[in-house]
Amino acid sequence: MADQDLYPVPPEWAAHARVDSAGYDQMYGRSLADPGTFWLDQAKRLDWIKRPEIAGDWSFDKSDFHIRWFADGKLNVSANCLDRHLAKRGGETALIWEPDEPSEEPRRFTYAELHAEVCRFANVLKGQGVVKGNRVTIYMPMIPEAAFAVLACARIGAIHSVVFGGFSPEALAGRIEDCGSTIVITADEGRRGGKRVPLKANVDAAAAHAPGLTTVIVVKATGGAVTMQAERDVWYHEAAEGVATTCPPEPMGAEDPLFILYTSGSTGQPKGVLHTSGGYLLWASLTHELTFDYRPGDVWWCAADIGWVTGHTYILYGPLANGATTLMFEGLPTWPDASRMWQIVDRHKVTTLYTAPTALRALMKEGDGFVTATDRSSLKLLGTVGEPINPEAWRWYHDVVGQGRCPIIDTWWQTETGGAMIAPLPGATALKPGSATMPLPGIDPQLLDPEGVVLNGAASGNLVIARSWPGQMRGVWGDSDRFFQTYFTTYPGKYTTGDGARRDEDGYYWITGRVDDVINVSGHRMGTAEVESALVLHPHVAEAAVVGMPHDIKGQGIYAYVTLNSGQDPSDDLRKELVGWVRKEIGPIAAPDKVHFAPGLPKTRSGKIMRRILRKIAEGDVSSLGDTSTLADPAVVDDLVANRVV
Ligand code: 6R9
Repeated sequence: MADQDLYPVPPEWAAHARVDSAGYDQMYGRSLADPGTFWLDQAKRLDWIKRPEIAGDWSFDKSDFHIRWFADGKLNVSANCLDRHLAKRGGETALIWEPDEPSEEPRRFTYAELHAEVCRFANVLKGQGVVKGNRVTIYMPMIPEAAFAVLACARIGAIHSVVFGGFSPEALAGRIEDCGSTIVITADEGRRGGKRVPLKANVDAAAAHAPGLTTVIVVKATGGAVTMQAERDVWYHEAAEGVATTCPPEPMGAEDPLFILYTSGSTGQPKGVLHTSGGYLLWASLTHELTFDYRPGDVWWCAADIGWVTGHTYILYGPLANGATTLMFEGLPTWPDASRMWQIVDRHKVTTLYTAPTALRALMKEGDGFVTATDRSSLKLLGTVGEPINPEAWRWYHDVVGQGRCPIIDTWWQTETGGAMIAPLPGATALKPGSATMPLPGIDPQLLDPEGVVLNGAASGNLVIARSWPGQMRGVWGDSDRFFQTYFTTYPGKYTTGDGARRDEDGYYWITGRVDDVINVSGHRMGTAEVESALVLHPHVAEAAVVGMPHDIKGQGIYAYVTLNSGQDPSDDLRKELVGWVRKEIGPIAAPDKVHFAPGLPKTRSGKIMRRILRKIAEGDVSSLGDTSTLADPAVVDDLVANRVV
């Protein structure tokens, strides 16, 4: 690694950060050498109703598979995020809400106010018959009520399942049905970039495929017209009228479920990733404090959507558990123009910004002027998440956005991991653009070759985690077997991440991307299987194969090979129709960028589609297609190459 690619820890960070280089070494060493003591000590950062005496209790082996953390402890997650701050900082700002429309006033909630709003929402849910263990689906825009709803569930022990507001009615219905929730919380409409999203109408459409749905709570956000169905639909503001603003937090076991979040895998439909209460909150809180060197007085902005795990952990649970001021933004980084994010930074004096490489690339493309026209002197730290960050975007973030002052914290993690896993600590870790750097305390990453042999020193391989950590997911909702099958069978005894990585001679990790059939579009996970299933639902489609392709802004785009039923002719209209079809079935993020009408797909003699070849063609890398002699019909490949969609 060339020297100019190393950004040493700035002296003021080394001197003043919570953890310096020696501190990291010591903490990391202790976490692996004596995990029991280390984690029980860390558990003190939470308020327990009953303090745990056991830390991790787990086995990744088939015969005795189980994962439990702090299992004898009792706590309430919302009380940790709200009540315990009241005495000390009840009057300080907990939540700042920045509206889509920049001319509108932001809304601010102190800890005392947020506590009251959450309690009120919790009482409304109780009034609708929601009790501990029930699943509540939340399909909301980025408005404060979304935060109230999430924390209200945590308060009464209901399990929330937040569904991204950009998902279609079909996708929403599948998620409602899968977790058996009878109640959906939504809003009349959402707003993003000046456009309206018909959330309530989408819930109405979803209800047709979700027979178990009996109650819809509707928050009035825009005042747009909606049809209310008398027996089923309830206006939140009506139900909340006169409702008490105190509500006792439900005592929860540390291993009681906190939430389900659906995410894409390499096979089948999205799976409901289950997180529990104690370990998850501990991990959210610890990683937020360590990786971003959180200090009282910071204004923290995680620019994710609460429909993704990043929004769960780093808009809500982590920062609120730490008593931080967290900013929630309703809109888009590029609207009304590409200076919006930096204007928000200035308006609220944001100290720490956490966003995704795809947003940075989109903004970088618009030129530096949108950035340099703003002040940004409040910023002290910048973070990124969601996909590998290309060094060019990293440097732009560092040099232009951060004026060379702010360390870049590239955090590698997954829905399944609950919080950041591999990331620099600003006072401890010299940075290399494009590397997520080093494992956080308690995290034991390994690189394996395809046979499962552990690779030492500088190497590239499959990234696995060799021991459990508190924030680890605990199961796939409704399918206990799928959890073990998906994550613990490829390399027995280890958690398989599905990512590939390289470790350099300094021990730095460089995530190279997914090694499975998951593609990462603008930091959002899409299973190729999901897009394929949506395509083949179309009456003219016989078969489909979907792969990722490089995309300047999105990181990866979606390239779909489609074989039509005989008698159907390819046309541009049909191509448009298929793209629209996938948007409708799953949502806009799943819309293919390219549709390649293919008379045949390359298959092995046993009928397996050779995705390796399809990937190469989509990437335009046709000179090295490898061995095609095992194909049932090698001529198919020539036809695909000749008709590649560019
Ligand atoms: C938090 C989140 C997880 C997948 C993960 C990996 C990719 C996330 C990354 C990164 C390189 C980073 N990923 N952060 N790759 N560097 N800093 O994104 O969760 O939506 O479940 O996606 O995203 O491929 O496996 P999730």
